[in-house]
Amino acid sequence: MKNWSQFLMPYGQAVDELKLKFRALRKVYQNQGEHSPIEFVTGRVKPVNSILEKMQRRYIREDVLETDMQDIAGLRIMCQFVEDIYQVADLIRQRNDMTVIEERDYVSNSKPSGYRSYHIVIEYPLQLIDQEKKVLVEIQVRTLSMNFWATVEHSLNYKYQGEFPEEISERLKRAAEASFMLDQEMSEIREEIQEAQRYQYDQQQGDPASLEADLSAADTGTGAADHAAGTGVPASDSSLAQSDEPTAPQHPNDKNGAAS
Ligand code: 0O2
Ligand code: 0O2
Repeated sequence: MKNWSQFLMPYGQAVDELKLKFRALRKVYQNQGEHSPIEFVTGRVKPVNSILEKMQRRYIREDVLETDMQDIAGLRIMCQFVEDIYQVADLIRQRNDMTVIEERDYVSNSKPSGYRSYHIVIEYPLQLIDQEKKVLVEIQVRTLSMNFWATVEHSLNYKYQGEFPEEISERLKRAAEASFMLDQEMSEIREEIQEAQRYQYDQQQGDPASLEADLSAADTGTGAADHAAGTGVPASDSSLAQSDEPTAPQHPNDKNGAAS
């Protein structure tokens, strides 16, 4: 039988370091008065009973646990908008203190359950006393809406062990569709929301010059947000201002019948 606390110690260290690093990134955006693609970050080491259950379910032997169970250390990054998810994925790919091993896009390919999230498995080097140790960490990147759905579904799953009564199953599928629609609506008005956030930041900073600029932009409909969008189109015309966005989410019905 494994000495679990010793085995899990590096995973705990990896989770703590990564939470700190991604939370620091959010601070950098905030200090610059920019929209942060990271809303908040949570993390956990998988409890021993969950590890044992998954070993049984997936036929994973103890001696290959480190390589074959990718989510012993898990990080969750919550975002406001679907577009932020892909920005966070880019940020992770660009970093030189971690290496991306695998990516699973359940955002544009939702799971049959209706589950959506972007999963990135990284290899993270830990500096121990006299050596470096690389551990795998699974990072789940999702919107607040996806997180809400997944959290509720996860709790229900715990109760029903995956055997949902028909009615609950149907409701979950409808809720998944509603969550998808919410993300889509929020993406449509993203520029407006971000302009409001910049305005709030300026107010908190008490910067009269930028406040004035924001107010006159709001009056004339030609401001920083329009330039940021690079369209010259008033930010209120969100459908046009958003037209060159790269990552429009797909409807769950398009893939895997999540809301069928
Ligand atoms: P703050 O100032 O409350 O945001 P720790 O590692 O000790 O910092 P812990 O206790 O391990 O954090 O908890 P976990 O599960 O890793 O992360 C919880 C963090 O997520 C807390 O932040 C919560 O505030 C934050 N959180 C949870 N739900 C939401 C949400 O809906 N919106 C936002 N913005 N944050 C949320 P902190 O670090 O305690 O700081
Ligand atoms: P936890 O810590 O309880 O969340 P598997 O783990 O065998 O299902 P795989 O291939 O190892 O699958 O990884 P996958 O499917 O990319 O990601 C597994 C994790 O994604 C799960 O971890 C969940 O956190 C989340 N997930 C995947 N599908 C669903 C779903 O339908 N509903 C919800 N709520 N979450 C899902 P665990 O193992 O459940 O651990």
